[in-house]
Amino acid sequence: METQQKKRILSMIQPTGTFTLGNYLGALKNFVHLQDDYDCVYALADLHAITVRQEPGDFRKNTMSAYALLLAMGIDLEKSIFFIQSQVPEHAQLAWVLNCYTQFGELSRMTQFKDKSQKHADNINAGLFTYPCLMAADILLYQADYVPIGADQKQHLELTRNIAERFNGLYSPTFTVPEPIIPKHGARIMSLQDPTKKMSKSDENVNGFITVLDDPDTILRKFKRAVTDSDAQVRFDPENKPGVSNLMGIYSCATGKTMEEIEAEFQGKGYGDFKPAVAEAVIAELKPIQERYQQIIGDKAYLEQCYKENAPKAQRIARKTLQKVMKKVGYLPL
Ligand code: ATP
Ligand code: LTN
Repeated sequence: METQQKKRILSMIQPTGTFTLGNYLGALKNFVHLQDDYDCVYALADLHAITVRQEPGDFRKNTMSAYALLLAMGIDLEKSIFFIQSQVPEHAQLAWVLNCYTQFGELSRMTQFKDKSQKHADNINAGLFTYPCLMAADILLYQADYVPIGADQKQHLELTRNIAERFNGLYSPTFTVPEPIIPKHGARIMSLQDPTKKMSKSDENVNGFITVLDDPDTILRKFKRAVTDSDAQVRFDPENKPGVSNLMGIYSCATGKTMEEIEAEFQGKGYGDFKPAVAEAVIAELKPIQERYQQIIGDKAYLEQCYKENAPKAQRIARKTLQKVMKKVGYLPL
């Protein structure tokens, strides 16, 4: 039988602290599902992480822990490549080139830059500003067809597409122009304390977010305290009932049920039944991940072996693209 080449997926996540339920439902859960049908390349975006100051000891620990956590979630090294960005220097090299094909005005429109410069007003560094060029390099190096991301990254992906098309137009077809994969529910999980803000691990109010390593009691407590409204009806209406709709989105992701099925299930029941049900569904979903994580995180030698083996696999693909780019731009070959 003729084998058709699988389409390529690329995605990354910053190893800054423990991942939230938002990261998991918006992006990471998809990483795992896509492995059967696509040629997947995943990485920890540790070069991106220093756009915000990191304490070296914590940073090292968080990177190791994030690597273990993604394996625990089901990234399978028999099927996919999973590496650490700083261990493949081509990312920084292509990012420099792409910096010179991206306009100041384009970067100025990025809402993540505006948000993060407000949040970290004492450290609005150049890296934070040019970060989307590094993200474009991450994607374009691997000639990715699709990029699974949460809704907040859509603007960066559009910029990546523009950069790719511009470069292809100036020279000749060099980069695959990628498309996003954004889940229907889960693309934008909101804070449990303020459903108008996205759930974020850097929220000062720890009740606003669930981390994938939270224990069952903590998860139950946080859901019970989640902000809802006073009409006590489980009905999907993001505009008028943002808190309940957010919880319904989470419940739908964890159980696979549709909004109609959820409304029917809780018809005539109040939030007193609904909130613990959401918590239980999340606890059940996270339990096997937490158990596997505890097994893997203790085995540093195994983790080290995994990332050391995966960096050269990624580099082989990245190098090819970078060499093409250098040649087209007019650099003399070594
Ligand atoms: P921070 O909140 O500290 O800025 P982050 O949680 O957004 O960081 P990232 O590494 O920037 O972490 O995001 C990793 C992936 O998770 C991205 O694909 C992003 O779109 C997705 N994601 C982040 N937060 C959410 C959320 N609340 N809902 C859905 N997806 C999310
Ligand atoms: N910018 C993303 C993380 C990220 C990424 C990527 C996602 C870095 N490089 C490449 C997809 C593809 C973030 O902050 N969420």
